[in-house]
Amino acid sequence: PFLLNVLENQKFLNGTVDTDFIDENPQLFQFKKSQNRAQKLLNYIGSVLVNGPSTPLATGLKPAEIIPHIPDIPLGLEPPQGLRQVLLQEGPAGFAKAVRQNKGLLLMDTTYRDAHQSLLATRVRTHDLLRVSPYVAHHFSGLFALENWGGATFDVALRFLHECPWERLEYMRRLLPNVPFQMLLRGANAVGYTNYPDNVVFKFCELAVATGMDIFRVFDSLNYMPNLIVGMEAAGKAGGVVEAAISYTGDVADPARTKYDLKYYVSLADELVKAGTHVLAIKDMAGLLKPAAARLLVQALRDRHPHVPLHVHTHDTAGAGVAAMLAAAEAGADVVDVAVDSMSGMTSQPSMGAIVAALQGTPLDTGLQLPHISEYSAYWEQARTLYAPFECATTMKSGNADVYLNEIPGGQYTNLQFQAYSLGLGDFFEDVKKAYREANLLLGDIIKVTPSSKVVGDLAQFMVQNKLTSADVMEQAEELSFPRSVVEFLQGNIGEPYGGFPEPFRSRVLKAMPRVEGRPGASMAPLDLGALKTDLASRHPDISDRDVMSAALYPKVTEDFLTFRDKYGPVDKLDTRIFLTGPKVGEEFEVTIERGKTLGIKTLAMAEDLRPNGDREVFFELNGQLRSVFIQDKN
Ligand code: 3PY
Ligand code: ZN
Repeated sequence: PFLLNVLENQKFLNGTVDTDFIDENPQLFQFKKSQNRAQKLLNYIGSVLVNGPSTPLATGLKPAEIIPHIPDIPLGLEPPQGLRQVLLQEGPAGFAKAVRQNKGLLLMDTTYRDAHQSLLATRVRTHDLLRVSPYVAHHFSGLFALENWGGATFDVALRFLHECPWERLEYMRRLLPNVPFQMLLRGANAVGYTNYPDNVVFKFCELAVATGMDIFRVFDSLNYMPNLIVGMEAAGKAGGVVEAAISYTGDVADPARTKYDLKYYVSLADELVKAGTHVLAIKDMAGLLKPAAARLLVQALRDRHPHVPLHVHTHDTAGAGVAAMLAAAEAGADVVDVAVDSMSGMTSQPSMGAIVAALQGTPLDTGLQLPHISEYSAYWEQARTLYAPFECATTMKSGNADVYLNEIPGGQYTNLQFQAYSLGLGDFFEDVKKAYREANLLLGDIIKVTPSSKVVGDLAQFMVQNKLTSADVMEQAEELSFPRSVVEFLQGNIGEPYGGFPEPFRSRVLKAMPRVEGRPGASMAPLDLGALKTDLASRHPDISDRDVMSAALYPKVTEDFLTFRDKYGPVDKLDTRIFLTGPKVGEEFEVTIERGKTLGIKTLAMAEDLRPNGDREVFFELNGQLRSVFIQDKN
């Protein structure tokens, strides 16, 4: 089915070429874009059938055999206008004003991002997000925003789901014209795990806005102001709403916790407001903000910055999330984060239904309707079962207040538990949690969120695996070969922690190694995006600026993704069970690859015998016609 360019070259066809012709015209042998997406998908399905899942499954559980029921939307009606229209008409400052003037409590729904990042290893696919999006547009037009992009979703989409995060954003935008979108931007780390050159962060935000993003929650994993400023400027210059975040740790209500006290957060907030943030966020990534602390902190910020909308984010790891968000709302927060009921709780956000019900009929009434929440929740209850192989509930059965001791962020908490589970080491998770606390203290009691949380987590695992106490680590600091993330943190690669680097630990570990002074991005040369595009285009057809940006952030992951896409086509259009574990032999299913273009596929059989070259033939019916593909059997 491939068409070579030679077949369209008149000079070549006429035979009026000499032997140098081919050497001088390498484009002749570049494949033209093959339109045969169906064949590519058959190749994908065949390869899953022959060789097993193409994306690693975290547990032995299987995706459920259901197609989630999509709740009805009103026929023939446009979705109601929402705050997005205010943003489009009035700009970020007018939007912020409207949020401040709103009477009830506004909610941000994190179901599309943080909830599944925390509960399902970020594996929720575009396909399942899009199906319920029209319902959200119709019945949740009163949301402050839908958090639907950024954080870990970007690299997981490319790395494990083989789908383009930019396309996800673009498609969600088409279906949700009225609800503002919010993303999580890791400041100078963009959506990565390390600092990037400034031009990458600026261009990233520009493309995000052009693709449909509205609000950027910008944080830095050390609350390092110079890094925060880069993210804020990039988001603001792109035309986005800037929501700078204070990453919260410790306990402001506990006088014994003196490093991160109320004064620390208030002065950080002052700086963020001075730097021009449109909205101010308290980002409680580990769920440490107890109700009393929420009241204190929100009250203090409310008093100092009466015009700035306050937005509070938490995780329900201990089980106190609803109480904390209600306390924050009563103290004057404008917006709090929730996840729809069936995607809430534990390391995710607190339950939307619980908070909506708690405030019904009070001055803070959210205006959302419980029957709609319940239909939306029912969709996710079913959709969630498709992701059984990634389900954190395999290992986590309840909330756990030990998070107040170890301070592990929500997403990382489930990750570490998974790792312990897959290693099959009984007490490993308990040991890692204890070591995490020790590791944090060794590193100077730092703010812990991506990527600084990885530094602490890596050190904790290193201590458990090597059976080292913190006294051992301190004593042997000069000899131990520490995880790379730990060394790089101490070198200053992700910025400077509040209160400075831990000494003498740092000097002992680094010895004569180089150190970065000040903001890491300031000493990085701009990335040549044009050259990167040329390079990518030499290997892949149809390279867009978005692909270039993906490659700037994740070179290897993006190269693999592009190769995969060239080979297997739009696998994001497959139903989730088919994508993850393949169809059963004899099963019939449909794939809509674009509007009005639906393929009917039936898996007929797999050849018993291998061909001499090791290929196995897999037979399908595609729209009633017999097709087969040859798959290299790797077993
Ligand atoms: C992320 O950076 O992905 C986070 O969710 C941090 O809380
Ligand atoms: Zn979070």
